[in-house]
Amino acid sequence: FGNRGRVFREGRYAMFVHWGYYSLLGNQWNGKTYYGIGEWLMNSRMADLSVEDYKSKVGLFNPVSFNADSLVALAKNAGMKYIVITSKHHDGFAMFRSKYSAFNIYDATLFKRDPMKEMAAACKKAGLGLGFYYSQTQDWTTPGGFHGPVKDKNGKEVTFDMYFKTRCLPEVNQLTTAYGPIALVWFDTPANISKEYAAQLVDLVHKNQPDAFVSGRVGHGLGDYSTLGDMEVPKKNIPGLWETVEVTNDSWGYAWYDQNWKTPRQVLALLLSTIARGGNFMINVGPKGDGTLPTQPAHVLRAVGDWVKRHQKI
Ligand code: JFZ
Repeated sequence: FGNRGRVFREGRYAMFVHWGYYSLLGNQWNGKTYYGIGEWLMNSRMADLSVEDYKSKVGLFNPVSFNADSLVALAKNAGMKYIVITSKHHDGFAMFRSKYSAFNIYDATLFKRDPMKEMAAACKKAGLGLGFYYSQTQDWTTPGGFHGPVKDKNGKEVTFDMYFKTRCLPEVNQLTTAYGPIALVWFDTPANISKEYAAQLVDLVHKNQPDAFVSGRVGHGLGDYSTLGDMEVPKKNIPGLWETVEVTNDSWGYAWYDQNWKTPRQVLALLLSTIARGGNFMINVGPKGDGTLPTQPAHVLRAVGDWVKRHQKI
């Protein structure tokens, strides 16, 4: 491997952060609550919002209390070695100052900050690795994205190829050139993306960031490691490089009612069984619409961290 994937290979324990405009909504739309994973709120299985409807409240998203240093400090105190945060989820909203879509946190809100820049600076300062989650196929608000509009605002048909060339690839290029050294890019839900597109993403990340890993969900077995089914802790040892992704409660993105927090003891058991079977363990937190984290998961992760840090010294 050389240095490629060193953060992943040596880190083993990570924080996953699902944070976006959906975090402001918290699984509620016009007073009605929808139950499911928060980042899927606009989907037809949940509130079933049109692109126009969904975008209509984005101006209210202004997470002024977001503090990258405190999120990174929590991960560090939890004994974690890297953080993977959503730079763009399936809703197509960019949590960075995208040069390729105005539907981003800098240009579409009053916030006027780039949280991915702040995360990069905070991780560098703390000595933690940073990875970007990027939804490469599903983009529900960008014409041409999977399950997105099939026509642009002028009524012209847009293909996945156009979406891929004008949005996906340029944004992945931006994320892997303008934010310093990145530990990995976490692509997701490959669906039936063709091998040629998946290979372009892998090549781009490796060209711009020779030390970065690409997640298995880029598709076609082209990733540097595999991710088991969500929230799956295996019953036996598995060879190769793999990870389990888990949640501190039930939803990835913030859902106002979701108080089903795992106890420190439960999280520690999941961590230890995953690590013991040869995998990496990445557990999610979902900051709220104001940018702060609910207090319970912070408490849980710190409690687990007390144990982890004691035993890391051995
Ligand atoms: C995906 C996303 O759709 C979801 O919103 C979240 O980001 C999660 C981490 O990843 O959901 C999946 C993807 C793959 C499986 C399950 C849920 N799987 O392979 O079992």
